[in-house]
Amino acid sequence: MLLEGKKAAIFGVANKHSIAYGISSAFRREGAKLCFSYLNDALKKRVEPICAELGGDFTFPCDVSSDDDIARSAELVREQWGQVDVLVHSVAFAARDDLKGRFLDTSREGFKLALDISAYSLVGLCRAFAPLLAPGASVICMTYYGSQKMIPNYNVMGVAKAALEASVRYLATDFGPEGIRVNAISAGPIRTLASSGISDFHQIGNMFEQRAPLRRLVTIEDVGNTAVYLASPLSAAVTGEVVYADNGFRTTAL
Ligand code: NAD
Ligand code: 0WE
Repeated sequence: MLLEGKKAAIFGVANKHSIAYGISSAFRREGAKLCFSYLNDALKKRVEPICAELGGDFTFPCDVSSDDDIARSAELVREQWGQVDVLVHSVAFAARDDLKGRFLDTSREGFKLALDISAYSLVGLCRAFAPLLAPGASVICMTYYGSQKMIPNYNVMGVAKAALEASVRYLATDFGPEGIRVNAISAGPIRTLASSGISDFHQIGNMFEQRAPLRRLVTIEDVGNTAVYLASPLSAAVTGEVVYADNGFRTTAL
């Protein structure tokens, strides 16, 4: 087992389709101890049974748009565990209306919201958890290729993911002297709660399956296994990186 006894705090499980669920079950298979945040009371009812199923230690509320919630989360995890070996950030949000039409029409408020929840939250979480992060700890977040190339309708989320990926490089530099690593996984399109609302998602999926060298969609199990690598000492020399779990899609032009 690659993560025996490691303590992993997971932000971003909504249900069993969540990428964070795929990561959590792969971590569990490799012997990690788990705890889970949930956004609100509606999601608490979903996350608690998932925590039980995966043998997790505890759950706690955290809306990452609140500095107080982030501070309380770090305090609670410190009381329960003392230290954390792996921090998983699998959170993103933009207003639905900003994921269609022209990027040009993004409002100041819409831009702020997407960047706050999808990018700044990684910085806020890292700062709050910094005193708890064990030497050799690994921070992992989730990104998408829409940060690098225009993908129709991804719009302000593409800008937020570009900010997230740049944040990974700066955070990796800040934490490096303590032996703490920070990386992003860039996953291919997966049907989850966050992508189910996207009207042309099946078109994106079909295009992806045709063009990706491996000719299939990415699964949450694929992402979970990539996260195990980034959480484990197998990736001891890897930090500030964006690791593509995309069946090779990014490497092809057509
Ligand atoms: P998901 O809906 O299962 O997960 C998104 C999570 O974000 C949910 O658990 C939700 O509760 C949480 N969240 C939203 N606003 C929050 C807030 N203010 N505070 C705390 N939590 C909040 O969808 P997913 O597809 O598993 O998304 C997880 C991550 O993976 C996101 O960063 C997403 O951008 C990224 N990603 C998704 C895909 C895809 O195709 N599904 C591809 C690449 C990257
Ligand atoms: O990062 C994402 C999705 C993030 C997301 C999804 C929603 C839907 C519901 C953020 N905010 C919201 N807000 C909502 O109200 N992905 C990588 C999945 C995704 O989203 C797309 C995609 C893909 C792929 C949007 C347009 C085009 C492609």
